[in-house]
Amino acid sequence: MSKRKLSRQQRWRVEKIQAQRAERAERRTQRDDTALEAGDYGPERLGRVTAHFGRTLEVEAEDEHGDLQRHRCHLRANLEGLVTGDDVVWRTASDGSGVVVARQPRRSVLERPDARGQLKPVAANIAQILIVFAVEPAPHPNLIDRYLVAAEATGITPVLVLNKTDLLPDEGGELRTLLARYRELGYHVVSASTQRENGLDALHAGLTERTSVFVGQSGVGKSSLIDRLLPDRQLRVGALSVDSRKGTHTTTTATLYHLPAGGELIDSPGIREFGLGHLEEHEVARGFIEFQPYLGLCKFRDCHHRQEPGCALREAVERGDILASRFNSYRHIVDSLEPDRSP
Ligand SMILES: Nc1nc2c(ncn2[C@@H]2O[C@H](COP(=O)(O)OP(=O)(O)OP(=O)(O)O)[C@@H](O)[C@H]2O)c(=O)[nH]1
Ligand SMILES: [Mg+2]
Ligand SMILES: [Zn+2]
Repeated sequence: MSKRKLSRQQRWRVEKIQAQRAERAERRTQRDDTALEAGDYGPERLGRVTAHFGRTLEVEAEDEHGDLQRHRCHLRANLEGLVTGDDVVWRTASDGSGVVVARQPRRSVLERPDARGQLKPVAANIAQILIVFAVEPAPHPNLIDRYLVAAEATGITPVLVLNKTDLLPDEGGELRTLLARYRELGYHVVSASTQRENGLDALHAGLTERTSVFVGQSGVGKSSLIDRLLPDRQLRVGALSVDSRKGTHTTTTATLYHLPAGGELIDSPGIREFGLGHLEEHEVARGFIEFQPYLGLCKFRDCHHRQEPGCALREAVERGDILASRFNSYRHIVDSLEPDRSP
């Protein structure tokens, strides 16, 4: 069979599957509407999305005794883009399943661009983004800065977590020096190890009383950290799938867990990096927090901080007030933005 013929057939199959899917969603919506009108669903209740599987959500809500229960819910067709952490209004059916009828306003949302560059929400109503790095796999150059720029753009507080410190050489290693530099810039930096007694004490202290999302490259230990912080390991099984090539557990969906001491942790699938293509050059500059006092002080208002005379940023670098490594990292990121948007 020729390649072309096969692809036409494949295309036809994909279209057929999509049509069937749309038809099913349509039928389900009609069924929901009929059931909602007939009063087959219980009264409206508040809940929070704790996991997301395609068009099915897991919603957590208090039962009549005040205990938290999780319910499988589906979505009404007009409610797209719900994510883990969202506060929702939902109603139960007699079989215990439910339908989500509305989303509450978000206090914050972490978004990242998908493969086509479209911004997609990842998690909502979070207070801090834990950017997890590890001694192994070591972060590529600029990766920490890229994550920080992405985090600054969301307005949600970032925290740097260096995990697997049990693998660090005794003298400290380059990574420790690197993280000390971020601490000097004013970032909250925490070291952790799931392999050491009390290795998570410092991390734990910053997690109570708020919702934190763990992000970072695959394999840095996000799930392991959460696993060690939780007493009930059984909770975690549903969110992990075994990567048969590496024999490791890879997280496939963002899932919310409760810390016994209070606070919620959201595990998220590993990503190579947060794409920054949706940001403008000046937003990247704002993502370098130590640049902020100098922004707007350049001689030219539209200064690109390249060759322009009177560039306040470059002068700060020359005086040593801004680290050359950070400025180079900024240059690198700006140069990597879509070519049609950089001068
Ligand atoms: N030596 C050492 N290994 C660790 C530590 N934490 C996690 N690991 C190991 O690192 C590997 C990856 O851990 P995961 O928790 O699956 O990593 P992840 O970040 O959740 O990965 P994804 O779900 O793919 O994004 C596992 O083999 C863990 O046992 C640590 O503190 N020290
Ligand atoms: Mg994981
Ligand atoms: Zn400038």
